[in-house]
Amino acid sequence: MNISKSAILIAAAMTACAMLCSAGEPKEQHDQRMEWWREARFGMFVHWGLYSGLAGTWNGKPVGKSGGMEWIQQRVGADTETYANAAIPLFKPSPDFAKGWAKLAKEAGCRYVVFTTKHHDGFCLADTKTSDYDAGSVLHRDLVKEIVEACRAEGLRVGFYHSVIDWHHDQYEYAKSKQLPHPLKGKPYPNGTRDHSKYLNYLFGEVGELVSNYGPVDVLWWDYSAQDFQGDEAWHATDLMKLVREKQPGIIMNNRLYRSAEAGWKSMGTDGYAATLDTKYGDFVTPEQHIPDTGMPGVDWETCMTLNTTWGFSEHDHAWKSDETLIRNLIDIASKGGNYLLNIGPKGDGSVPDESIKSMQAIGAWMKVNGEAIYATQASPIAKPAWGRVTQKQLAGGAKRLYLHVFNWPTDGKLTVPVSAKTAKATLLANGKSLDATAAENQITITLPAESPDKIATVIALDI
Ligand code: JFZ
Repeated sequence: MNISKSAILIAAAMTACAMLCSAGEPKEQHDQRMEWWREARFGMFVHWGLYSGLAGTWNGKPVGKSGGMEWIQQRVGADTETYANAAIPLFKPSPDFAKGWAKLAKEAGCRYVVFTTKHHDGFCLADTKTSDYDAGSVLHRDLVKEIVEACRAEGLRVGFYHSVIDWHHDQYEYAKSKQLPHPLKGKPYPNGTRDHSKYLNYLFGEVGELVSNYGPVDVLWWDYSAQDFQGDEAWHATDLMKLVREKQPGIIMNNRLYRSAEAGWKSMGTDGYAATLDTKYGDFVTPEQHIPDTGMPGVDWETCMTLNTTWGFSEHDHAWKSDETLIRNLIDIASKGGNYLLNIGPKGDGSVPDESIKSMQAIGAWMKVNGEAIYATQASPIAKPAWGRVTQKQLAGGAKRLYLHVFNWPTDGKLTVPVSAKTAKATLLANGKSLDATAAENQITITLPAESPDKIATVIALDI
């Protein structure tokens, strides 16, 4: 065979590979998969497991007043037996706890719920054949099933948080990472040697059940990797994601099976930086406890955040965010094109702390009036104005609707919007009352009522 002919054959083989065996997915297919998620804008995160009953207390003493109490086993350095003996008697889910969560999410205006099927402590909320450290063995219940059914009944999308870090499994080789947490870190393996591939068999088995036994799963929210232990080495990530995708072709996954520059990570911090994200690493990035300063055009992102400072329930954490902060965060995130995944940490019986119920309901009340300015909107076309934030929607016929979320009501009654348009029609979203709007060069001026109707955020719809 001459050289040019073999070159053509290689090129043809490469093209075939690009179509058949590359992880690269056609853009239209990806967009279609992401559509509901991009429109949803607001989800409820739930951290709940054995740690919830301990409530941040160990041997009668508070472990801390702030920070993640779902890490309590690691914080006190307990092995699984000691931890489980203390925690299991305090983990007593009421019969209808899941219905309460789903109703709350719905009332808050959330479109999806992501909950911990297994956190770092390794306790599975499912009734799984792969482990005895699960709700099936301990409570004779399948809590994953109960939660999925309750969410579906409220018309909510459902996502599984799943920790690949596992403090319980006796083959999990925690010495392979200096950066990932483990209660026994620095100590020798209690069982002598470990074989990480046996842990991976378990992980694949458990995840395989999760994506097979509960009908459609909308999100898989992996957690998490370190620069020194990640991806294929740590979790056989390519194969793990493939297993999930085979069973759930429409599922959306985050990029936390990786912690590398190619996968969109800058450091051990949680701020993504990539201009684009290859879907083989995941579909979205997960800024944690912070909102990116500007959006991330070209990358789907979701800020996850606590209502106080812990993910798992703590009776010692009273640093609750105000309704104003929460509602403005949701608006700020939508104005930058992201999603807000806001966490509740139910107690050991599955009940939600009163403060969290009140916060979620306050967001819901605002969303009931102003949801149109959040759901299915796009990032603001203009930089953050001093008076608040902007979201936008494309209307039929080429018109555009801007939603002006006013945080700081102008004292002179004039709101200026730095956009140029030939015509401008302004209304108060809450009651449809029209406001006087004058379009000048590069600027629209809207005359406002003297008092702001909503001190947290009043929305004005501006059609241009
Ligand atoms: C992780 C968990 O450890 C935590 O308990 C909670 O579930 C949260 C949503 O996710 O938290 C992390 C993960 C990674 C980093 C920081 C917190 N990190 O690498 O900076």
